[in-house]
Amino acid sequence: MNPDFLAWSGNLQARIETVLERLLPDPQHTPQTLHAAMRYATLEGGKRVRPLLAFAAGEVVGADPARVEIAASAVELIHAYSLVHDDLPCMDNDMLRRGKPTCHVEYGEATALLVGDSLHSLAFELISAHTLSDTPERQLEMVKLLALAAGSRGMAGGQAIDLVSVGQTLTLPELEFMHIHKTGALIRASVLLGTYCGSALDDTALAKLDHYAKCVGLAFQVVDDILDAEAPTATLGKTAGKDAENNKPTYVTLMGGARAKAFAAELHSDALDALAGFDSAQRLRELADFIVQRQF
Ligand code: GRG
Repeated sequence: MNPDFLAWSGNLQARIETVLERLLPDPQHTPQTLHAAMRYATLEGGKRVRPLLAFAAGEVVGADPARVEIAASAVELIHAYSLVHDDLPCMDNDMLRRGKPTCHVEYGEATALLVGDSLHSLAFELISAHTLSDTPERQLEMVKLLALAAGSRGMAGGQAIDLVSVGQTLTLPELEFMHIHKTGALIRASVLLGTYCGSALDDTALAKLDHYAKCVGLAFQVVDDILDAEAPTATLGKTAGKDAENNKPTYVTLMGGARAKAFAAELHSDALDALAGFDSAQRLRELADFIVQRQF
């Protein structure tokens, strides 16, 4: 990756860490264990891809970064909640996340369940309690967007399909439907929320950014399937080979590794095409590159 992008993303990762640190409840406050566990699940970990997408989309519309950092934090909290719940024994039953023991291993299942619930609520508190857009109507759109992306017609719905797909052979359209919801919905929301923090785009421009977001959201998952099959646990910071172990349909099982890589490249190219004509979309372009080239 180019050094300028690495500096930009490094600065924003540090900024998001500081903001989350400030916004998460103080672990000295009752209930201390729950607050400590919320911080454990959210801080010091992860690539922060969703916040970076929100900042990059914000740059396209000249958004105030002080607004974007709140929207970006809300998305990251939803993401952190989903990882905590996904790792529970009733779902993926995983022991390692972001290079450390999963939340339920460290704090117990009941606390991990409440961590997810509380991170979810905190996300909606943030996105409704701070002024993030130019009009209350646009801000209400943001709340609705995040709710749809997280719920049964978005991420949670995709997860439900994922759970019943274990041991099944899915068609490619069925696999795509699952992933567009499970992973893609929140990635799409990250981009759109970033744009809502700035000046309003016309429908055509918004549709182009939406298309970019859909392409990188699906590409992210295709690459995730490839990494799960090919990368070692130490690099991933989570248990590698879980998809095969759990008998889950993936792009690699359906297409084979080589075709899955070609599909990721195709989505990458579509994402870049969608940005043609945007002057300030360099960071979105670089993030598309990062999403398909990442090794973890
Ligand atoms: C429990 C409602 C509910 C949803 C869970 C996101 C998810 C749905 C499950 C996570 C399982 C998984 C491996 C999904 C594939 C893609 C994905 C979201 C990977 C993790 O995201 P990264 O790579 O993680 O952005 P970091 O740790 O970098 O933030």
